[in-house]
Amino acid sequence: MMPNDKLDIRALLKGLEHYRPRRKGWTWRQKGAVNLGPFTYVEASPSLDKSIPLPSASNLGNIDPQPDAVITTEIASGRFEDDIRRMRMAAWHGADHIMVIRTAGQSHMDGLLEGTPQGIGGVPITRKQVRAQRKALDIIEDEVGRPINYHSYVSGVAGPEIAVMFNEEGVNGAHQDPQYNVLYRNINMVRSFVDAAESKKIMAHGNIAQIDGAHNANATAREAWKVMPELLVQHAINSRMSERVGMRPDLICLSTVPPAAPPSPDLRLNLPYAIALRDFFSNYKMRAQMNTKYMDSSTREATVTHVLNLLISRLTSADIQSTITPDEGRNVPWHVYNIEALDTAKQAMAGMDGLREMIDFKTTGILPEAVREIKERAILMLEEIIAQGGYFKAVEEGMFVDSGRYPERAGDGIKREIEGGIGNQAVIKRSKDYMAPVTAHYGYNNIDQYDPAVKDDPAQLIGGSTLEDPEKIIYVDELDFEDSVATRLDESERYRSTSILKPEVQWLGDGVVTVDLFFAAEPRVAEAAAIETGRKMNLTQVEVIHKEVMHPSEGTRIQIKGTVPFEIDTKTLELPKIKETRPMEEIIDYYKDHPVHVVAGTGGSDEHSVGMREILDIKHGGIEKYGLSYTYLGTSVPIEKFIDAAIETSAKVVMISLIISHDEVHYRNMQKLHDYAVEKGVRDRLLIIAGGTQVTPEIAESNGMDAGFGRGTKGIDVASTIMSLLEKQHDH
Ligand code: Z97
Repeated sequence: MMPNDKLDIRALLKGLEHYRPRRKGWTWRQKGAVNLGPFTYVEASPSLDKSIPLPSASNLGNIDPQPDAVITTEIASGRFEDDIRRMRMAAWHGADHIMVIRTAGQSHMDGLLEGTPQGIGGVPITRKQVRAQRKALDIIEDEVGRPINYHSYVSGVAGPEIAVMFNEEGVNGAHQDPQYNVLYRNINMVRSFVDAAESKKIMAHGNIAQIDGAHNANATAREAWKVMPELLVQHAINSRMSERVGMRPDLICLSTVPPAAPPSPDLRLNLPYAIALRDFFSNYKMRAQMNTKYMDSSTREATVTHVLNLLISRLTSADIQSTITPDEGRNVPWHVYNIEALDTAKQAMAGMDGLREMIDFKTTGILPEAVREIKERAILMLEEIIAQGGYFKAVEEGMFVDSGRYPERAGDGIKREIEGGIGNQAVIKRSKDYMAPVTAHYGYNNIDQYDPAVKDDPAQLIGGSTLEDPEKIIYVDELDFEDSVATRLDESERYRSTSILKPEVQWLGDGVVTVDLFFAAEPRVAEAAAIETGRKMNLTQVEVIHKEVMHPSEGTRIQIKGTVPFEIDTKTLELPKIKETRPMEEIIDYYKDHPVHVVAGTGGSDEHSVGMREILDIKHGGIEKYGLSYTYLGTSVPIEKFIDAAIETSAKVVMISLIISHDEVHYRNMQKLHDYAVEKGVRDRLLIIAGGTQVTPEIAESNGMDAGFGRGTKGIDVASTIMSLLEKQHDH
């Protein structure tokens, strides 16, 4: 894959029936100290072969430090084929855990779907799209030079079937927690736990990492910070069960979310919780996710909460760092927000690298006291659950997702009946002669009746089940030819293979744009005005996606989204010239060995000196920064003086600023400068450069100048051009 080539989705979909995953199981990052440019990172992993560094890394030699934690992004726009493009962008920004979530209520599906139906608010998981995405990730991981973990959910009554398909297809991680089914999806609890045992066994066989669902309690509870003791209990139930079924502890990941968010006193609540959790569950891994409960539609606010959550991760630990986007708050899973959240994590984690080497937690006072209290409350809750007769009884009693801080009870917990819910009575005891030739199978299996020798590996009876022998998998391509990827690709083909472009937020050429507006009006008026503005801008499907009062009467900020009715033909575009600015280090090195003096001033009767000074002075990155020295001649400098001063100071370069352009006086002054240098016999050994708001390189060059610079020029552009011109002179 070449960086300049787009992923070819059609090519990717070819031969999927023959695709086999090249590995099974989860991959952790390589951890250790890394030296990059002038810095050493201690909580780091090796750099990528290809990546996009943070924007300001351009000042630091484009270093792109990668933290030690696996970094997650959640992608599921409803069209898996568009998600693949986003996965590639995400990987270049540092993601190595791609979660296909928002799966359109996957827990409600009672069997495996096939084909590639389009989802609403997510992608319905099917073998074909899983295969296509895993295949794409193989290409992407080769490109960035780091394994990428692919992940989705094993939940609902189809859970075990999904687990089988995930193992077969090389899915690397999955959410699995029977408590999620029971509490949030009202699936019968007996069924959920039996399904979980089977699912976990299959996941363990494929070394699929597991993330639990405890955090959903704080996302659901009315007052999230009060359910901390329960969160520990939920983690305990799922992780102990998983280990007993046979999962490796290093693949059991606790889904932890700091339950509080500002304006609550975030760290005072979240830090003791994070420490208590890690004390109790030190055998397992931590999947840290950001708080989404106390999140609105403000990307700014979400980012601050995210960074505080990242601080907790750095102060304690995170093996997987999630990067949810404000999408959760406003339901807009767009490309840019995935990438921004990834950059937020990468930036904050690099910024806080080595924090724990510099600080210690206090061993007395509010922190250890709060840690101990959370643990005590959790243990008391577990004890009560045992006294009640176990988990099922406790759920019947409404012990979970109660907004009271245990042992306080608010009486609003979720109650489920042991004989209730979806799939009630659907668990059947295996008969005496039950036998399945499947190694990754939980529970009673009467192999002895066939061959006691393969007791530990019953799949041998059939030469391997689909988990060992992929040739036995029956691949169904499509069942619905209308609702399928082929139809969607045909519809958007013009944006793939012609010169036509349309703006996009999540699907190829979806035409969606956002507009940021401010109105000097109260929110209700501003909102209506914003929608009207969108209409007048010829947008369709205009919606307000964010609204923030700046002052109740002085004004309101509004963000709208809408769809543009037009397309852009790239053939008709006039592309800006490529600026050939050399890298900063190269320029600085050059002038160290080739000292250059410049004389500069504003020419003729021009008094506008600010622009010129900015190009010269070190403060805002003028040429001085790159090692050139200069003599500033002042304003309204007579043209002759530029050349005389250059001769006197042995300058190699003359820089003239010409802002005034009426009667084309700037052209004439350029010509005059050139002519005078010729007359003095020094034109050959001088570079003469003109700058100004109306100057273009073409105008300057056609009026005898060696180079010309217009609006937006920076010192580095001038320093770089002088360097190139001097090199060229030298070559001749
Ligand atoms: C996360 N951002 O990363 P359905 N099983 C478990 C879950 O936690 C979830 C589902 C299944 C979040 C993802 C919340 N988690 C969102 C243990 C959902 C999904 O397809 O919505 O029915 O189930 O954890």
